[in-house]
Amino acid sequence: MALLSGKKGVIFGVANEKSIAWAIAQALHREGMELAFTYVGEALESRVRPLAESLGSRIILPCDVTVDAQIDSVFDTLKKEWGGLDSLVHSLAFAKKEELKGEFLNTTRDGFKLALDVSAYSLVALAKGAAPLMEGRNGSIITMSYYGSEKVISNYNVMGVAKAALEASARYLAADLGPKGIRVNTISAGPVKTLAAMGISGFKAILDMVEAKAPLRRNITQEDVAKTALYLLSDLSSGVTGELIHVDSGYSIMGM
Ligand code: IMJ
Repeated sequence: MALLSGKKGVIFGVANEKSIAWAIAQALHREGMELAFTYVGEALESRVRPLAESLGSRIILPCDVTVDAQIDSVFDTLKKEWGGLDSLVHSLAFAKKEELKGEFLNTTRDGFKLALDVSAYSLVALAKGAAPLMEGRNGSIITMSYYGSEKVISNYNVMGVAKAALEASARYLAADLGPKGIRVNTISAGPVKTLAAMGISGFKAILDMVEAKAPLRRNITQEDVAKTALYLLSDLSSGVTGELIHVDSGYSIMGM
């Protein structure tokens, strides 16, 4: 018996077939969930549309999360097409390339604003839009973070601050939405080679470090993350909200 048959979910953050969001989408589809996807810009539309269609999705919508009207339009469409929503996957982030190198000390006001807006506030805005559609259906929302929110990781810089804000936002949203039966949880994924890691200097060294030091002695895959997402978006995690789950081969438990 599939875990998610008859359920509806919307996925924010597929860029290509390597995306964590895409692995999550495939796992949800395998368990019977009907999916909608969003993208930003024409370049990404041409990548997302064929992937979405390969899972039988018909609802593929533009959504720049810095624009309230585009967020409203996504939830208006979902209400019209589905009448409700069970799951939301938030798997997106952005900081200017210049902010992801050198010292955090050099973070600009604009760079800080943009990173926090796209990477953290967007969860608040999307949860606000989704909540009315999730009422009475035990909705579940997940977001993706990284260990750079907890400890200093070279070059992660303003993204680390944005992820700290994202994790705290997920807890406050969990408190607000819990009385409506809506759960909000965060997955802190270990480093994975996706578009979000392209051009990050020293990325290979970070992967090598995880392989050498993490309890499981390997890097995680998108599928590892997708299986935890499946748990958090299904009834298997019915008593879990406001939680941060590390899918990182255990790397973050290690001291010396
Ligand atoms: C990103 C930067 C620096 C170090 C990093 C990362 N490490 C990892 C990432 C060690 C694992 C990837 N990550 C967890 C992210 O959250 C990436 C976010 C990101 C990536 C880019 C690259 C291209 C760009 N802007 C970006 N904004 C956010 O222009």
